[in-house]
Amino acid sequence: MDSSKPAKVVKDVVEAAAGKVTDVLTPDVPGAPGSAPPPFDEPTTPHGPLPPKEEQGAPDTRTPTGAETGVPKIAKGQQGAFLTTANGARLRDTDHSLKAGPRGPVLLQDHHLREKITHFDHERIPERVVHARGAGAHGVFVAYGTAEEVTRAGFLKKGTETPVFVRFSTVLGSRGSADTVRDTRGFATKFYTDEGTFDLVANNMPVFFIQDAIKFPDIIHAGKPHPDREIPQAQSAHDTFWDFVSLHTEAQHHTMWNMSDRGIPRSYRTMEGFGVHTFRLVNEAGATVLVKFHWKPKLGVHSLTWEEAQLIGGIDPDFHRRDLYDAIESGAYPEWELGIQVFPDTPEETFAGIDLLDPTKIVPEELAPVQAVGRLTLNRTPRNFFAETEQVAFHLGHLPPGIDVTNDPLLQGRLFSYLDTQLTRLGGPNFTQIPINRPHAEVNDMLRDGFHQHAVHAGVAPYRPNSLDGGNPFPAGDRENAFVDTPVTVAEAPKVRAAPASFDDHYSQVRLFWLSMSPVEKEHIIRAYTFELGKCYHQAIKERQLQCLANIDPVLCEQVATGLGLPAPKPTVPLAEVQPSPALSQVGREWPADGRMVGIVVDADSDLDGVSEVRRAVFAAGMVPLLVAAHGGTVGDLPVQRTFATGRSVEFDAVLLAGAPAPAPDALPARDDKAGAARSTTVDPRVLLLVEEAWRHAKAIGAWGAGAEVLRQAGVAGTPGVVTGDAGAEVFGAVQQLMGAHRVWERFPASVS
Ligand code: HDE
Repeated sequence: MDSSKPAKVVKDVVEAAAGKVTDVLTPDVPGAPGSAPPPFDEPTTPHGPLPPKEEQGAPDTRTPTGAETGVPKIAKGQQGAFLTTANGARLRDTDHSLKAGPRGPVLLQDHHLREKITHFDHERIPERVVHARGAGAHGVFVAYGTAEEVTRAGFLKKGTETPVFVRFSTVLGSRGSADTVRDTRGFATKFYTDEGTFDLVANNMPVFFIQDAIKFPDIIHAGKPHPDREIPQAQSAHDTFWDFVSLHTEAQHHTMWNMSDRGIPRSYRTMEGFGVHTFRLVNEAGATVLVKFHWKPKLGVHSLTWEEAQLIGGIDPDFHRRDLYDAIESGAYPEWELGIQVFPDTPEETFAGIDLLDPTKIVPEELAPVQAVGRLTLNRTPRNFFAETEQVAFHLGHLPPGIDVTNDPLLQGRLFSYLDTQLTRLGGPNFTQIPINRPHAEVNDMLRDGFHQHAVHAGVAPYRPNSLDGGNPFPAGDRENAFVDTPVTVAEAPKVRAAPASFDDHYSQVRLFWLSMSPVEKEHIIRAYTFELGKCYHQAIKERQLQCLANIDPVLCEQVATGLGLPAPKPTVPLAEVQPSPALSQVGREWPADGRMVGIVVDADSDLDGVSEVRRAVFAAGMVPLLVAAHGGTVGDLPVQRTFATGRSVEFDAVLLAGAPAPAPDALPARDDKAGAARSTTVDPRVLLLVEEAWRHAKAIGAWGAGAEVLRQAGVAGTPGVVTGDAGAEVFGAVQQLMGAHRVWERFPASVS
């Protein structure tokens, strides 16, 4: 079969199934599994594998040593029309084991049975000890050339296009935990550069809990579920976490970021990313600068509300990965700009009095602007989660010439950890040969043998110096673009287990962050601390953390103390005099709304022509319209994507009401507790719940025609961010405008200033 013609394969399969395809297909609505609608009857005419879905990518078809093979990517998957053993022998039957007669016993010689079960028994590999839950995508990075003066790295030269794979993750939860928990997010990027792979293993927060890698097991043991009962899952709202961070106060800055809205991102697409550590760049002339890496999302940084995050945890635990895949499938490609803050490489390694080697400190953008150096676009979803997202292995030591590390003690420990962890997780030292990890540069490494060796090395002399293999491989020099280990001077000093004195300031930047927040963001932080500490059992831990808050800000401390029913302590250190950094706030700017979801409530009495027009307008705006109705199937000839029973407000970024549907037969509270308390309305109670929730979560709401009646019955008519009009298109226009600010912030009257 010619696998380069996917459309033909799909057609063949559908025809082979006697044309009995019953799906109501909705073009442009992402998420359908498989590249062809399934026929009703089981297909029986043999044909090759279906092609992957159009938006799916796959690792490049390189050899384990980086050579291009020219083979189509499809060849990485299964081949042929027939079921085979792992060795390619065709099989007749996979439903019955080989028995001595129909009533058994089963025979030991049944290789197919043993192979199938044995392989299944070994399908799992250890999940990552941290960042176990993740989602990945392929893409491309295009350099602007603006970093050429400060680094010799080829992938940052103007116009260079570099393939990338990105994996986003939470930190604390297991592989099957929910996406929308309050946590830090990983943002790890593998750049397959011509000069060797560059891994930028970043987070969505610019600071870290600890200043020295030796404390990593401590913070993670404290944050993970308690070792006796193994609860709570993917949460920091428990005693061991707050016990540790209140005693180890260098964690307070990162903790404040976690308690802020940054801890519950709306989407991976609306996350900033930060390299956290300071890195060193080296240019062609050997001159160096210190830099911090930043990712800036095109859609702006934006978060969920706490209630949304919790509802989604139950309704769609895969919310963030689904959002990533759906956005790519619908062509709303997630984009970020890579930026650098540049600092002179001085012997003190400080900037504006800030220690650049302390990973609990930021340099405010107002002091050192972020300079954009290129654009990342994610445009392909993985074809196979395990092969790509699970097996990808990042490492801070994967650096191309022109980028080097610094002595940040957290970074130094990571340089050990990421290689070490893969030995167990990926079963041996050859994990760089797994397809997703294969470099796109020539590999000639003298590393040999080991479990799962994929390369077939030639020659007899994997050592240097040698003459038997003609001296190959040869060391490279500057002219051959060898990696540069910057000859940084190491100051004469005693060998100690100690940190510099500058690492002792644990509060000033936490206060800076707090004072940079808008009132509504401050209120969210207060509520987050109150919730998390309220979930702790022991008063000593709550009191100790309140003491930390008192050292950050008295208003914050008092408000949390009130919620906990405890007295607010006085500060034990003078409150720092700091200049707020407005760049840290998420509120107050305008952003594009690409790839957002718009729920449209319809019934048979709605203005269906108007609804069709609005659907077209939503698609044209790069968003996805989802029709919500009392039952599945169609309303008029419009396909329904969600029913009142399967839909929930948290899926939508805005809600449009084209009708006022009467209570459906399945709306009785006894049969559907989502419908809330029994109340007498002429509108289906689940539609009212939808509108009330969307309102509470400060989302834009629009109604036309009979839809206005829903607003009245939900008690939200005429309030900020609720739009009515005569025609759907006009209403959607106004709603789209409101979505640019992410939320209707005026709906949150803040209690703090
Ligand atoms: Fe990691 N970290 N980390 N980390 N980290 C891992 O590597 C570690 C730290 C980050 O999607 C592990 O392959 C130590 C900071 C991301 O595959 C492990 C220390 C930052 C990911 C590990 C840190 C990160 C990891 C677990 C303290 C932000 C997921 C499995 C010195 C700049 C990568 C693995 C992916 C994963 C160790 C601190 C980001 C065990 C010892 C700071 C995004 O090697």
